[in-house]
Amino acid sequence: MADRVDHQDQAGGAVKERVRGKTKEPTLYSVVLLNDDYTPMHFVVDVLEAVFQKSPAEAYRIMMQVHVNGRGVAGIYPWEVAETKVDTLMSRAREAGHPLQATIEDA
Ligand code: TYC
Repeated sequence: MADRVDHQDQAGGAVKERVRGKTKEPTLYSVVLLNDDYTPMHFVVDVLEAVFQKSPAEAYRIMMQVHVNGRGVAGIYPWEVAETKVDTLMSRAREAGHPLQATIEDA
């Protein structure tokens, strides 16, 4: 029964070799907030808390970073998550009449 032994070896090998090393990490992207002269500070802090799940202290820190340096990273995510966060942020800003802008960059 040599056939049967060969078959078992091949099938076993195909399954066994992939216990580790097959998972692929997603490529990550930064959502970058841009400064402007009109969006109220409290609105930016609110959005960082609500959309990017930041604590009040972290949201304030990021908002001030953007206010002082012109830009700051709100979060790092896989592409589709980053895109959804930017869409949500832009919708909220436009609805409230603020010019707040965000971009997506390679992390
Ligand atoms: N510069 C704004 C102000 O003085 C505050 C602000 C912070 C706006 C961060 C946008 O991404 C921003 N009201």
